[in-house]
Amino acid sequence: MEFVDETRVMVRSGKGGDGAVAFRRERNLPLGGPTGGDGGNGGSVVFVADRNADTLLPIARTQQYAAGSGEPGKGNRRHGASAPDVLVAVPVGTVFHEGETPVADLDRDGARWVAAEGGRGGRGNASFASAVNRSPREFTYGGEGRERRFRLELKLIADAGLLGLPNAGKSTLLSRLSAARPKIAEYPFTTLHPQLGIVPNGFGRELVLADIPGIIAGAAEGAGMGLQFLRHVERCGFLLHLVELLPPDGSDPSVNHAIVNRELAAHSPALAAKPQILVANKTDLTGAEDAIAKFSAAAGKPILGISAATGAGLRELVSAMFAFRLEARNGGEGKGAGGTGMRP
Ligand SMILES: Nc1nc2c(ncn2[C@@H]2O[C@H](COP(=O)(O)OP(=O)(O)OP(=O)(O)O)[C@@H](O)[C@H]2O)c(=O)[nH]1
Ligand SMILES: [Mg+2]
Repeated sequence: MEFVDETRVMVRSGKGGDGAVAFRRERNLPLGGPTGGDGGNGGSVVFVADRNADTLLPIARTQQYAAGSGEPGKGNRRHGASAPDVLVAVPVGTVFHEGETPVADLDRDGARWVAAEGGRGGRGNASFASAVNRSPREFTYGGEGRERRFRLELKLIADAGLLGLPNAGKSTLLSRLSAARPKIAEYPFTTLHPQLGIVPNGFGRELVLADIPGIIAGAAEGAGMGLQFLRHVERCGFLLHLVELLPPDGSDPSVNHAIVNRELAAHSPALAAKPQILVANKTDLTGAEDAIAKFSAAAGKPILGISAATGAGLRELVSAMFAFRLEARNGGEGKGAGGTGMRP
């Protein structure tokens, strides 16, 4: 399915029905009591976060949502029918901007936001009757509907985000740790859109991990896939920085690690300040032992080595991730477990 994480939408709520002016007709009373009913309310356009929705594609296709108008009031004190609200499902994590201003953030399942409230129904003349005014001719018009335009941006909500150069093995790792089945291939930029996976710790707890496209040098200036997908890790408590131990191009893992952090910092200081778990992948390859020793020496600390292919080191990685989440939730610095954590 096509993944859309940004789109525009126009919404229009319905006008309220006008109040009615009517009088009871009786043979011996030229002007009977007032019987004009109220108008019905116009329908509202309401966005609802739904965890089963995972793309803004349906909204990008539809582009506008309009609710109907309320019916006018009638005689015999009959009120006009209100128009139903139009409910639009969006993925959890959808942020609405009106012009430059963020106006709503549907960040949990079931969250609702009335984007355009329907006009209220007008009052019929029956509602103006009083002891001093037994035959009012007053009524009010129904309120106008509203038209608003928004830009929607999807910011996935994950506990942890995967970070790394293309081909580091991010998607392979996600597929190992969760039931997610991202595309995996031996060429860069296999991952073209973010994907979430749920990682169980084996003791009944889970965390959400986001796989995003790889980042390359110059990404902040738009090279490769650029950095637009980083918005999906903006809300993560921490990042999992995956580094390939023996890149086929012969590049140095510690240099590659620095490249990604530099792009991150150029894009967003807030993201760059998030705690990271540094992980070296592909320990199954010959020469990996030497490579990880060099990498650790350059980083000045032990580095957790894993093989997403064979599963080596994944148990340690998962416990480090759960420890990090705890730290992140407690607002800590994310020291992590087993000395594997570091700040970028
Ligand atoms: N030997 C070995 N190969 C691995 C390991 N993990 C991943 N690979 C291979 O590395 C290649 C890239 O893996 P992906 O998971 O697609 O890498 P990615 O980081 O998601 O790449 P992009 O989506 O392009 O950014 C694939 O050919 C994988 O089979 C590992 O632990 N050992
Ligand atoms: Mg990938």
